[in-house]
Amino acid sequence: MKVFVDEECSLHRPPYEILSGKIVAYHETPDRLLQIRLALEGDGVFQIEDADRSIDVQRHALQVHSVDYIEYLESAFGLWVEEGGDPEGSLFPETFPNAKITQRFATANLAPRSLAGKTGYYCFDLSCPITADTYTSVLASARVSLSAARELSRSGESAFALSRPPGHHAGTSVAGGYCFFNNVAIAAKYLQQESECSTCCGIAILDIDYHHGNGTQEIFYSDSSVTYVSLHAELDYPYFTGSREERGDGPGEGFNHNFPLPFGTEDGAYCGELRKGVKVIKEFDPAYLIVSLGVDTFESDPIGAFKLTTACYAEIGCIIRGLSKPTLFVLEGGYDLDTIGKNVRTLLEGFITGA
Ligand code: OKS
Ligand code: ZN
Repeated sequence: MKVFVDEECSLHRPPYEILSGKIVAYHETPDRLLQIRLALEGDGVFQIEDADRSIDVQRHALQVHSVDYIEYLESAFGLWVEEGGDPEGSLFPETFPNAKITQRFATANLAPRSLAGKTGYYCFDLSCPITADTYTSVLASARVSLSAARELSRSGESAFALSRPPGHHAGTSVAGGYCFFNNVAIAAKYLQQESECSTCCGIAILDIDYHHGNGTQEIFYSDSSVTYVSLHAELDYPYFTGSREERGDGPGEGFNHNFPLPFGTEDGAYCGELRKGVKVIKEFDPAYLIVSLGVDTFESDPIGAFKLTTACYAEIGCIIRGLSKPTLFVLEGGYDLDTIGKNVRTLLEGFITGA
């Protein structure tokens, strides 16, 4: 299996985040990519390939994200430094347009003119500080996803996008949860455009990260050509999305499927729910399958509260293989550096070999 990489994914390096009221080292680090790459390379099962630097990433990102959001991400840090921000520092949101203050008083022309206002307008939490290198990595991450998607459309072979920052929390015009561009959504739109019949090219997105992919859900919520299936922790981040009742809207009704699971979920229960999600995808019969691959479901993940073991990742890979679709795996979360490489490798090998 080909594994796509881009060294610019490692430039984005925010120093800290706030978890449970404490300033802690940022969990979403370049070391995550390094550990996975070390586990995958060396014995010929996986072929590491550089993403194509000639891909016009912004053009493809515009199929998913609004032009004002993309312009904000590209320009925000420079504007902040012009206003006196620390060139070595991180730009954080100030205020958020919480519906309880906007509904009556700021509904008309909500986009604020000031940079400080925009920081909260284009972000829903404190997990996406913007540093000098952030946008370079955001582009690189989508480039990796697009390069791997192109491999699927050209050869029909499944591929893995080894990219960061991750993407599934990023919506049409909002960052959050370490995500800026929605790499999976950008790949889905690309695959639909590349296929001979773009209107009937169905895509299924299976999100097995510990967290609900609110961004992916939002982007395709009214779209009947993309089915979104997510297994995630109930009552955990991002807290306001991911219920079973969210089933899609308008023409997209019935094409969004959430499987919220309790804290402490173990291998057997997880695989049982995964089989239900896979059945939904089988009935949809997509041209392509895209997997939002997070291993923050592991028992020792510092953020997640599921109890999956390494053996479960082989089983998950086997179950996904059962769909027999050209499959694009895109990295999302997973923060235990000692096990992230082994767990990702085990899942991909389960998919490749069926054992
Ligand atoms: C709190 C951040 C909480 C964790 C963000 C979740 C990132 C992730 N400031 N999403 O899949 O792994
Ligand atoms: Zn996650």
